[in-house]
Amino acid sequence: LFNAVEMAPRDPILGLTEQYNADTNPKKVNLGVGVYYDDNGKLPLLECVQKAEEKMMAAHAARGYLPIDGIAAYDAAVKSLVFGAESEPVKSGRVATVQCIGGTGGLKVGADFLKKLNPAAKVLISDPSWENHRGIFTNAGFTVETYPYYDAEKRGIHFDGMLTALDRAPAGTVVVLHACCHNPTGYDLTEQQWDQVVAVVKARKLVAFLDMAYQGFGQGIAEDGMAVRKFMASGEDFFVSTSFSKSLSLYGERVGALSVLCQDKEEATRVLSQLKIVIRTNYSNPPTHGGQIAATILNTPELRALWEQELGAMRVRIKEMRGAIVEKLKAAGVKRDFSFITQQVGMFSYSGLTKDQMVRLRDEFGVYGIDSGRICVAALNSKNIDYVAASIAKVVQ
Ligand code: PLP
Ligand code: TYF
Repeated sequence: LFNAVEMAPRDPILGLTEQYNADTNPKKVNLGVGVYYDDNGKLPLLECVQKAEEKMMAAHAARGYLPIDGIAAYDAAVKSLVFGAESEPVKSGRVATVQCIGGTGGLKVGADFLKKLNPAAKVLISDPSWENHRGIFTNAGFTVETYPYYDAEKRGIHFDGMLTALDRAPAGTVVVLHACCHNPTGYDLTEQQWDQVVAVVKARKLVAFLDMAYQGFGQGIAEDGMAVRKFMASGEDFFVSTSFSKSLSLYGERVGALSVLCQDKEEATRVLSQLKIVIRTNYSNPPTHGGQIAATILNTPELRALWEQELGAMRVRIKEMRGAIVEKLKAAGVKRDFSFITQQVGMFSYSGLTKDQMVRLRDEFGVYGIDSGRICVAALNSKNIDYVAASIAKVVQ
């Protein structure tokens, strides 16, 4: 039966962690995978999460099946977070939200629904993007192409190219957009650029699918919702996938959601019924624990305030590391100007280092980043940053 089964390639990012784990270099640093570590290099268990779990433990709740679309209080909290509790679409009930298995699950449920809705549509993702965007939409049956995004020479966004590609896309094309903290480049659109993107999506009748995997890691929870608010104001229907993997440091609990903004409440009810079929025929219904943690935090004012404080601290620490690595590279005698790292936002930096330099960093120094030059700034800390800067200094000279 399995004679002809070919060996599939490893995930380029998760595969790197396997290689890192096997490395015996005591100085090794993993700047590969997009995970936030604290200043001690530890994966944090947020205090708001611990407190929510204490409450949950005290309640000794039974573990029945959840509804197909998940915990109602969770879905309501996601709607408020993403669109605003007082926003017209939320108040009028025209957003369909389903709890999903991580942000990946939100993308997958949305992709499967879109494929049924518009099987001939193409999907456009940014060049470059999180590689799994291509995988998810391809496996849902779509042809996936790219729109220009990163301009290596300019160290920024190839905005004209992006806009031209969107302007040329046929009506119905699904455009996957990083709502904030672009992975992998760290470059986000400006407010004026978002206005232009929203206008072209509307004019060309494209379907926007916003991937919101890092809300709160850019400028703040509300600030990072700018793209969503702009699409809301356009009056168009659109999709948003949400992930709490990073913002609640709940990677393994797989806490995410899909929200679909519709024209009215009745339409949202029909869309919800279709999303539920996608879920039911894939995995029936979501798990309880992570969704309950998120719902408890988001719906309990003290815990919500604590979360905002803890998320703010993560955001500030990443920003500090951006400034620090630029300074340390300078201090290590590096002539090249790396100050662009402080203009990037979120967990990642496209460092501009070449594949050869990334390979040398890994092989000679045990500093693991992606061959594309992407490093996870959220994995730098006061203990490893000197070593990382010294290692980079050696490979760029
Ligand atoms: N979208 C982007 C851009 C990501 O970087 C990630 C990271 O893992 C995801 C989606 C998936 O999130 P999750 O781990 O919650 O599935
Ligand atoms: O880009 C990253 O590093 C994160 C984590 O298949 C990740 O988004 C990477 C690869 C993958 C799933 C998650």
